[in-house]
Amino acid sequence: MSRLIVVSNRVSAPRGSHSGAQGGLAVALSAALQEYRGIWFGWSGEVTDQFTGQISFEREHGVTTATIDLEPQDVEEYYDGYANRTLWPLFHYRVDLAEFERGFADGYQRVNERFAQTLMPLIEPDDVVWIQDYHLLPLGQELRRRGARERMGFFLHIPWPPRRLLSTLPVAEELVRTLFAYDVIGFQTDEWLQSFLDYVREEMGGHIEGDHVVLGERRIRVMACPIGIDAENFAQLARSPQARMAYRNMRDSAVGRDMIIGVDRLDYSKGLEERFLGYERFLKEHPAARKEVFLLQIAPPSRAAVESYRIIRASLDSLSGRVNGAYADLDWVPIRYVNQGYSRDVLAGVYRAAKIGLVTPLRDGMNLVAKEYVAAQDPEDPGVLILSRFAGAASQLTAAVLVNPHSAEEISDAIMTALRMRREERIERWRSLMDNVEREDVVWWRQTFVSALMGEDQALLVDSEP
Ligand code: ADQ
Repeated sequence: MSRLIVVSNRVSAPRGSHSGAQGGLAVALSAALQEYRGIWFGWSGEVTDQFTGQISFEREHGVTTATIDLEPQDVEEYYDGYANRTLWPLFHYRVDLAEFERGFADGYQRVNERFAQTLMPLIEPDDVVWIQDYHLLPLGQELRRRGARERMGFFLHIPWPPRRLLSTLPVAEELVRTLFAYDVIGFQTDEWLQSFLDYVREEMGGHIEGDHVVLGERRIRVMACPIGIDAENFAQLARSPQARMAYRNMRDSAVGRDMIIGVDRLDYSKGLEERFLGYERFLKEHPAARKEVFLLQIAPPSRAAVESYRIIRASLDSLSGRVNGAYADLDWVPIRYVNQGYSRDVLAGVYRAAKIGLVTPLRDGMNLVAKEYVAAQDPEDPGVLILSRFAGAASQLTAAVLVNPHSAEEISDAIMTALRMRREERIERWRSLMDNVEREDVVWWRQTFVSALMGEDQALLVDSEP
């Protein structure tokens, strides 16, 4: 079997350690890496005065990690800059927040070159290289320039924006062209894949041949391959002693009221303001149902160096304060708003205690919280998932109560529908959701992608060798 080299911006501690801020990607990859020989390469998260290219190796929980430190200017231009102030907002349809600075683009290119230069000596013939996400779009091309001939795949965890939006990015075409260094490119949903194809066809003159796309000399495989969670493990976690304790604590503190749960990184793409406004609308429209519920929103801050994240944080502080000020009573607070991370077992217990999972991103590549909420439910008495139509997960989780997150009315109506939903319907919907969460889990995701990358699902890569 070929060795698998996974590359991502950050390398997180493998599963077993509980970092509250651990993102969806980290959770999914640490599960995937435990089964493959090979290494996980990326930035350590540490900053040194000057870039040295020195690699630190560690082996823990069956995963070998190889990390490098970056220098302050790298972090500023590549990570806080191009990745999180240019690409992230633009790919989440927020051109209004995207900052186009040449310095960011230069730093992004420099760090991708640094990744390539340090990773190159670690790659052995027959290895398969799998690069993750928007931080590293041009890495494949940089590795090819340095002579890498191995199979290389790229998976994008976030949405791919519509063609006309992407066109607002200076040198968009050059960036997209770099993707043709890969053998396989994966997207979370068919919608993002179609947007990519649309760009390549309309702006670059490429053409589609079945599940391949051809541009000049290059013919590469493209696929929609939605990421999942470690469903079985998460369902077990929800029954662990820590989860049970969290469940009991939540139930006790709810004193008979139904809990609505939201769990998100504090990010403007997650639709948190819209969620609070939708919930406020519910409180206003349904005075009789008011004290039957409360909303627990868990949102640990992220990317605090970026101004738009400070703004959204302040806005949520004021919005939650306003709603609580207007509606709270001596024995009831409508929104419990918590800015910290929790371990996965506690989170699983909290999900299980919630009558409603409220997941309302304005755009989301996938959204793993929706899947975790489903996996944590009690099969005999499951809660109801309310899910944004604009989360990638909505293409699979069609038995959720789907909403337009921009509409406070729809969110309010959906909360009422969920609260009043009879047990038989809750069970029926949950079974359908759980069926998908279990079937298309994280193991399925990586097997689907990796077997396409290794050419095992068809003899596909013969004519796309560089
Ligand atoms: P994220 O934007 O980070 O991931 P998401 O998919 O929801 O979003 O994953 C969040 C993960 O962090 C979940 O596993 C969740 O449990 C965990 N988490 C969030 N808040 C937490 C808290 N307070 N305490 C503990 N854990 C917390 C990106 C894309 C998504 C895509 C994933 C994976 O933006 O669309 O689903 O990658 O591809």
